[in-house]
Amino acid sequence: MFKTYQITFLCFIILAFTIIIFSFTALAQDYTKESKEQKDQRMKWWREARFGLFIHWGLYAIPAGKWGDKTHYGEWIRHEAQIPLPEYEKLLTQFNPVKFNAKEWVRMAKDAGMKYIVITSKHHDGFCLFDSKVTDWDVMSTPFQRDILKELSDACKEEGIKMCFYYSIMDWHHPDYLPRREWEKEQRPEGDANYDRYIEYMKAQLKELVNNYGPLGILWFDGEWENTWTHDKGVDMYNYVRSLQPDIIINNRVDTGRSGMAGLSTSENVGDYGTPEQEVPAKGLPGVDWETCMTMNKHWGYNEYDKFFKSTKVLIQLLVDIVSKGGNFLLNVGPMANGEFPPESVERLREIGEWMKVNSESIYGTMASPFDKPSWGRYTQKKAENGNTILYAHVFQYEPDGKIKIPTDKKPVKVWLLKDPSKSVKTTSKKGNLIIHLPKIEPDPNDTVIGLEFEGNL
Ligand code: H79
Repeated sequence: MFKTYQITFLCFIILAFTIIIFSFTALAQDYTKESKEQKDQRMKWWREARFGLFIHWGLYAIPAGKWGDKTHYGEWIRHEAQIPLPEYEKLLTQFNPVKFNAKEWVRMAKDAGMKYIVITSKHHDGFCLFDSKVTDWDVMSTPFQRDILKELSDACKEEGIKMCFYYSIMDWHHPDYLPRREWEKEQRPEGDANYDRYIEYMKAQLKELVNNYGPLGILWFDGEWENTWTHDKGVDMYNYVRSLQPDIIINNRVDTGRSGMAGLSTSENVGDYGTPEQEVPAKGLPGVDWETCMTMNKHWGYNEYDKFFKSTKVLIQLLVDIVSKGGNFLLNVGPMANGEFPPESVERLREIGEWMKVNSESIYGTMASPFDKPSWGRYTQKKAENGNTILYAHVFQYEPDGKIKIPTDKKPVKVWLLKDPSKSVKTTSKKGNLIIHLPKIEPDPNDTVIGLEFEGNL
């Protein structure tokens, strides 16, 4: 018979083995091999959201675009103005955004109809907007000494907005990051810089971000184009971040396959979606997830001289254009050094929100339209719960005869004006087309939306 101590010993061995095997399979898990159903499930909220807020904020908000006699800089100021590190580091003592109010920021995004916020946890200058235990180059070393990302992620949780973090792979501050800028090779010799140690630093920070501020919606990588970053490192990082939070979404800039600013990758590359930057693809891309990120004026980071803001109308029509092609819109704000959004951005967010309050059902959960782009505007569509198809006609321009033509011989079971569903909208048919007689109302200068419900598919 076994003695008690033998049984205890046996149990211990079995337990130890189980733990070893479990941790081994957890480490070895390849998250890039999930099924289509698993990916669909993970991407569900993102595909429905369609509209998010990008925030570029950091030490570069203090010079506000100006260095010496030039005023065209933004978040790239250290690189472009070739500011030596000791001088740039002085900004740390000046960062004190006393007007920062996380709840107000989240409220502004939510009122604009945005469903997620992506903020720069660390941009190329390496400065961290969160309390990182692995560096002093962070917000806790500034006079402000408040964990900005903690306050924001708490506010996002309260308001039901997905908190997401931008994280730059390129880092102009960390001693182990390589390569050095050409112009600072003498001031900052590479010495015994060790890129593998830099990757450990990234991983430690990403763990802090997911564990202390999560669950997160997205990790939005950037700065992946220098030759020290490779496809294999990208795959490893993708799996690492997924292992921290399996349902997290990761953009394609974690890998090296991005086609420049057009932003899309091939299927050999990892990353859950493509990231066109400052541009919108000409056509929808069936089966491909993508998100256009764009500035409201010409800079990502705050530049007090840049007053070239797109109008609210342009921004709304960009959102509709992107959504009509099956993409998401990530619209940027570069907050000022005092912690407030620039007034021009506040105004545009508010006006977009006014339009969204009336028309957001033609944005959320919609897909690319089945028809070619019409001369008068755009289409979006979605499936109703009863299996019917709802088509939204986004009328950017009222035609002189007050009619628009939709290329279908199907008759809608319901037609309505989103702005005023009590107004009746007349439809007729002509040569296989459906003709909509636009109601005689004052058109919305941004986009007047007509909903049409059809039985089954279009
Ligand atoms: O964070 C904002 C910008 O600071 C950052 N991305 C947005 C979201 C940005 N970094 N660089 N750029 C924008 C422009 C740089 C483009 C280039 Fe390249 C890098 C040209 C060559 C290397 C990317 C990679 C485009 C082509 C290859």
